[in-house]
Amino acid sequence: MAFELPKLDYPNNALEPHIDAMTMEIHHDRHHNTYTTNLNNAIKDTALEGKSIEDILSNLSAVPENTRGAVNFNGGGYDNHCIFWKNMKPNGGGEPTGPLADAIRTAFGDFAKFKEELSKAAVGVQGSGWGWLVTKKGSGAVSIKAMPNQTSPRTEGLTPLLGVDVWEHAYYLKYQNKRPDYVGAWWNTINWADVAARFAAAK
Ligand code: MN3
Repeated sequence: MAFELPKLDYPNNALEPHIDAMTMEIHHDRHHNTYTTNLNNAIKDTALEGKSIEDILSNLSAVPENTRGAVNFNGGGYDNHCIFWKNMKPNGGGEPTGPLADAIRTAFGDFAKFKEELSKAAVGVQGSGWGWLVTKKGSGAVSIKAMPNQTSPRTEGLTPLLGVDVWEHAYYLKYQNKRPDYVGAWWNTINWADVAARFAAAK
């Protein structure tokens, strides 16, 4: 069973004014679709076919060398964007509650400090990449991780909880070179229930 481009849970314009409809359309229908197609092409007729994306990315060293680069890039691109769309919702934002909020307080002191640190990590990515809130399975602890290009935190044994895509395709139509403005606006889209569910599942 090949990987499929997931449908968005909301219309393309649902995250406006923070993320514009045209950016969502191009980002989901073209960019995410291309990662999906290229991932399927890379694993076709190999032992990876039929495995979960978590399994593939968590065991990247087991992927044959001739396809490892393509699987890292397109598999990460497929998985990262699946998480990214779910991490957002219309009228999102605010702050988390419950065990996730507690873990954030333990790691960063308070929510404002966490927001500052994740924003700094994301804005500071050189070229293309992602800023992530991650956990190590079973630890109950969270931390921040910046990753280059489409490389998944899973390749380092970490579980991605909340990600912000800082590739230019994620923001350039509306924000041009102003990545900090895009990251600032992205906070207003976060679906904390989704992030908390990922954290609970990894505990
Ligand atoms: Mn992207």
